[in-house]
Amino acid sequence: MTGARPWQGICREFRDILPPVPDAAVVTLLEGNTPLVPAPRLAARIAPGLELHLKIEGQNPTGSFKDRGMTVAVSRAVAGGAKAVICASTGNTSASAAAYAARAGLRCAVVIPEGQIALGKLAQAMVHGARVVAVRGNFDRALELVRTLAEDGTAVVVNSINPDRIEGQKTIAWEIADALGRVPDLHALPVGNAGNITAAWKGWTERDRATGGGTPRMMGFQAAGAAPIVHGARVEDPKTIATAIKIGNPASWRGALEARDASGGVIDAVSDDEIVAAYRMLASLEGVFVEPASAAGLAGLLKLGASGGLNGAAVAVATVTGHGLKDPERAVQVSGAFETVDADLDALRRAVLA
Ligand code: AN7
Repeated sequence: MTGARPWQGICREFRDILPPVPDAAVVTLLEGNTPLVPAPRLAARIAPGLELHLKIEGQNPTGSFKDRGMTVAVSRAVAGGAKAVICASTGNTSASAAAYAARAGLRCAVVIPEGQIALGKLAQAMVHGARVVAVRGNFDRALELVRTLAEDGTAVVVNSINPDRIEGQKTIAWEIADALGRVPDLHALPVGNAGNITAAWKGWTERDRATGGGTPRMMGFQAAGAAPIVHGARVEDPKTIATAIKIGNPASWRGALEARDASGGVIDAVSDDEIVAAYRMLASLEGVFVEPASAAGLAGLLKLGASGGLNGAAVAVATVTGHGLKDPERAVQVSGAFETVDADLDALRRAVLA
């Protein structure tokens, strides 16, 4: 592709639909423009005749969709003269905040639930030089503390309660529609703090108002042990192996309900076993390695497909939110053993052909 204009990142590519960012303040790692990859083998497992595409957000610079919103939030923090940013996080927000803060020359503090974030994400926050503080409590408590701590204005909160995060993340709707040449019938994604489903729905509705084309039904899926929106009640002690979405009191709860109801969609729960099954199918049938939480959207489509709950949808897009290497321990754990042999040709032949 000679002569193609180089991609300039979310703030510059989507300037027309984002809050103002002076060019000199833009902090970018050229995030966005992630691939939309057809997934025919997985589609066949969901429903006969379904066309399915994966929006692979793990290919953003820090390996998750958070970069889309973080570039806007950190750039606007810089424009406003901030010296520091802070977030509570199940891991990906902290990885993204740490990287963009490093690039901006801002101090960054990340507050994580002790022992509950995947190793790759912790490594990212540490290597980018963030002040990492683990609290003896869950994500919901960590976010509550961060909100209160930041009330005095010493640091800008870059969780998705910061509207600039939502603005940046809404851009996924334009990228999907452009790559697909149409608006999908369904847009499936995992739901944790519910910022992403809120942002995607904002994108779809704004795009529809500007250019037409309609909106998809939003299909959000929570982990069964962390499904406050599905049950209509806070979960005090959320439980799931999908640590990214182990959240019991989502900050954007109302946005998620609005997305569900206005789009004619659903927010449903999937069990950890269903999440792991979808995670393994993505890797083994499609060659796409995501972290467990990212497979919740597909787990949900598989579940609804099996019960006839997709109402004859023809085209589905699933956002797969984070890279598989974020949580290598889980991949090893669910994949069984490998063999070790003597450094000997016969032994190797036996093992390879077994
Ligand atoms: C891979 O990093 O909440 O519903 O603090 O990392 O917008 O919260 C991460 C969430 C899905 C859910 N997939 O998105 C955090 C954090 C992955 C994630 C979600 C997250 P939201």
